[in-house]
Amino acid sequence: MTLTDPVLSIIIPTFNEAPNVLELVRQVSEAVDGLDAEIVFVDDSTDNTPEIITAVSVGASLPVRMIHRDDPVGGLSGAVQDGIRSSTATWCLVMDGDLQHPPSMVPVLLETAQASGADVVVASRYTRGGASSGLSNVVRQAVSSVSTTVTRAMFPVRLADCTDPMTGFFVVRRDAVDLSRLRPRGFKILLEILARHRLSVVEVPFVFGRRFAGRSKASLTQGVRFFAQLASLRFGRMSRFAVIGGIGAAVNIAIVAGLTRAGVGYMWAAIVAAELTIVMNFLLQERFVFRDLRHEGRGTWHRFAQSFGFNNVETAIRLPFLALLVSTGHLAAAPATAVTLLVAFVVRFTFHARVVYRPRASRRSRRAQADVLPALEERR
Ligand SMILES: Nc1nc2c(ncn2[C@@H]2O[C@H](COP(=O)(O)OP(=O)(O)OP(=O)(O)O)[C@@H](O)[C@H]2O)c(=O)[nH]1
Ligand SMILES: [Mg+2]
Repeated sequence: MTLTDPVLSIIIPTFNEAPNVLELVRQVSEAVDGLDAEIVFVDDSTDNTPEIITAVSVGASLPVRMIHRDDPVGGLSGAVQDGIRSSTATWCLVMDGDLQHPPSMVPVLLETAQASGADVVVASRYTRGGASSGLSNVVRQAVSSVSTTVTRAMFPVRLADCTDPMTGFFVVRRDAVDLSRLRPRGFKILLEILARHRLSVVEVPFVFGRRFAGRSKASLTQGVRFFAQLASLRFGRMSRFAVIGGIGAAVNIAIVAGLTRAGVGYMWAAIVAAELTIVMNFLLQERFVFRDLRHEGRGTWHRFAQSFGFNNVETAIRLPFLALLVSTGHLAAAPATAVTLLVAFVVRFTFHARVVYRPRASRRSRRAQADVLPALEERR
């Protein structure tokens, strides 16, 4: 730390928040008056938010920096990560740019951090005295509290002291975070930080307010990303693959139900559902399971052909095999289905990881090995 390093960097990720910037900077400046703090906007906007930030920063009573990203890697979480990376302060505080996080809480979070010696102080909606009433509707409130419960159950140790791992309002000791460990995606950077480090956490309650202006960026895609994040934090690639398989199975059943209700014969419904879900699974897989390996493998159509072909062959083998297991009386229908699905899952994952998305490096090393082997043989 040098004399010029601030004590606190207030990191604010923004995506098209132009109408909120002036009021936000005004309220934050007022709240941190007398503290050695700076504001860091990490902006991925496609509107005039950056111009507004630049204009507002001129008249602000505290330093306001902006990192504008033309390539918004990792979305909101990536923005926060870049903000933390750019900071030289002792503490990094993260808050939304729409005033749902009351700026008056900023000094409370900092003081709690300094007084408690904790690595992270979380502003929680779910600890006594907090509230999530600013979430736009009852469904979102329910989704938020159910997913919080499930998440805490999955990380019983690391989230023992955190009732609100999905909040975007917290302060963290900058030195306590190893940025290289984070794989930011989507909305939940605090979860990423807490799940990948062993940190001491203290909470303070807060009431999640309503948006001051502008539009929400929360979406179904964010929801799907969240499940992918959970899965990869806990079990890695294979479980993301399993989650997508599970989603595919649910969609498959829904399509069959819908088509048969509309009068389509069962076999046709089953075939249409199977083909559609194979395509859907491929697309989800590309995005959420093998994203990092897409460029390693062959072209998209090649991968699609391999995946599509494999899944069709697999279904064509599995169903008669299932019928055989049941009809020859070895197994009852339910356990037989479970066994074939489990085997199919492992085989499918292995095929995709080892063939469709096989990294070039390992192919290269295989080839190199193939070149060397005959020479070694000759020497014997
Ligand atoms: N830099 C950056 N910021 C983002 C991105 N997506 C969202 N944000 C910002 O992250 C903060 C939280 O996003 P919101 O859309 O308010 O999400 P939310 O608070 O869950 O949803 P609402 O309750 O409807 O406001 C806001 O400041 C957004 O501008 C992104 O891709 N990049
Ligand atoms: Mg918001």
